[in-house]
Amino acid sequence: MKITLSNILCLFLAAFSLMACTIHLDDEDRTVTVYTDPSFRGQREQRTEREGKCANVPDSVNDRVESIACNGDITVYEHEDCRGASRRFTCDIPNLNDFGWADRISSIRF
Ligand SMILES: [Ca+2]
Ligand SMILES: [Ca+2]
Repeated sequence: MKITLSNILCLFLAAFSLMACTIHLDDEDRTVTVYTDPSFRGQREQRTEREGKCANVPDSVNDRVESIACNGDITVYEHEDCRGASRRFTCDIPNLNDFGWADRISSIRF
């Protein structure tokens, strides 16, 4: 291969996008804390998962969540295994009563 400026530029760009890709992978974890009362009060449960993963809320807080602290966006579901009615939220969510979602959530897509 003849080394030209465009070859060098291409290699540089490839290395850079690989690096950006690796950094992005590290950013994909979402930590979600659910609370059984508004304004991040009451009983709490915390869980960290890869973005896109569906997780059921623990039995102890099933259908009892009223506020959620999280990073990024999450989708909440009425039933377990990310089934039933759903809604996408931008974090944090201080009061699910405002959206008709209090005491209803059974699973979350991170
Ligand atoms: Ca409550
Ligand atoms: Ca439910």
